[in-house]
Amino acid sequence: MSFEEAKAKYRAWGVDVETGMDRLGKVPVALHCWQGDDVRGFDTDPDKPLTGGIQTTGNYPGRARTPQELMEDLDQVLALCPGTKKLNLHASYAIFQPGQWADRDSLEPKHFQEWVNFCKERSLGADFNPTFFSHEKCDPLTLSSPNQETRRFWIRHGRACIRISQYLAEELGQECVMNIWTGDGFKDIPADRLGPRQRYRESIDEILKEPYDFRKVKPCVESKVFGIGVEAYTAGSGEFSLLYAAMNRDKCIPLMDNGHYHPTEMVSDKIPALLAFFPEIALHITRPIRWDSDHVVLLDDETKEICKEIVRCGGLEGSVKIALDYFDASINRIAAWTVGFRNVQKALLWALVTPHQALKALQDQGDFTSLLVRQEELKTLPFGEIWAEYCRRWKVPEDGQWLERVREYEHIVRKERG
Ligand code: RNT
Ligand code: ZN
Repeated sequence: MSFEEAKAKYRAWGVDVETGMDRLGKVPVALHCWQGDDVRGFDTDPDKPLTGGIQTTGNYPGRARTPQELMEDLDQVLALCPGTKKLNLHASYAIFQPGQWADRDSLEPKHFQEWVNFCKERSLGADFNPTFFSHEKCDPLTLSSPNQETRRFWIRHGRACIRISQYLAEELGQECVMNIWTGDGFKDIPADRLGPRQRYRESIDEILKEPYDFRKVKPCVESKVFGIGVEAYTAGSGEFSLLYAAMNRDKCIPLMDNGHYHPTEMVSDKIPALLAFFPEIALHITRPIRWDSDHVVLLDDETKEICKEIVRCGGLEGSVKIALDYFDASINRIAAWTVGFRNVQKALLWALVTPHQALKALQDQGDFTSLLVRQEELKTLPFGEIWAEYCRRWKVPEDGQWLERVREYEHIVRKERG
């Protein structure tokens, strides 16, 4: 079937695929830098353990070991993915000139200048994250630590990151989403659940006292239910983070990561719940298997459902900030990165070529029989042709044509990186 024939099939359902493709092409999706090097970063010993309750597993060869290698790898991914991208950086990816190392509490915009150049050359915006893990000052708590010195160090880090986010937003002319997530929590039953949360709250208050333009810098608070080693309690739980954002609406927004809830809770359902109250929210799209395992995002039911909610709640107009958050070290990292990004694009395009108004009318009329039948029939429309055309228009490979390129690059890189 040709694209034109597929387009006609969608037209019969009242869907204009051209409008959908145009809309998707303008939506920024943040590509996370940390899939390329297993979340290690460059600011401390690369062999230090990853802490904070997150974990990469696998020893696939070819991990990026330097900023240069990571940038080269990112270029491969960018060339294989359609759509508008932003680069999502973590503070631990600071780039230091020889002899100019700075600890996390004294990071400056200049340590991200090379990333700004990278983004400018590729017309990318940037998002940013303070790194409250994999560092000797995690005691192991950070912003919620009972030790004032520890807390102060991490508050200074948060404030430095606000300044860097403001710099990124100004340099790149796009808003910068700055996500606050800590792995603060306890492995076993705590004796005090309130104290750490009060300290966490006060610490975020202190961070957000750093001046910034809320139209350009969007601080977020990301919640989490548990992590490896912090199974019994997290300071930044769902209620804590959501309430923090709700009570500080003029300063920050909530961020939901779909790996951070109990397995039967659905972020797709939470998106409209939050949008009933918040003008803006942020997402980390990932794939949890039994826990927050950060598997590569698939074109699976929940990813499609999340994207449907983003689209039909008007999220593409800027109210939903979309970022990716997965890391797999057991397969080729470029392929992992690419397939996940392409799947989010696919799911968004799928949502954009769904006749939401007609389906909503069936729901409002109470015609649930027709709604069920129509929703099922939509699943076999020739979406593959629309996706292939979208890829062609972005001059990126169609499905079936890009893995070979990754293999060629892998062949070259293997010789250099061992
Ligand atoms: C961890 C959180 C957090 C991190 C990144 C690296 O569970 O999801 O967003 O994955 O900041
Ligand atoms: Zn996340």
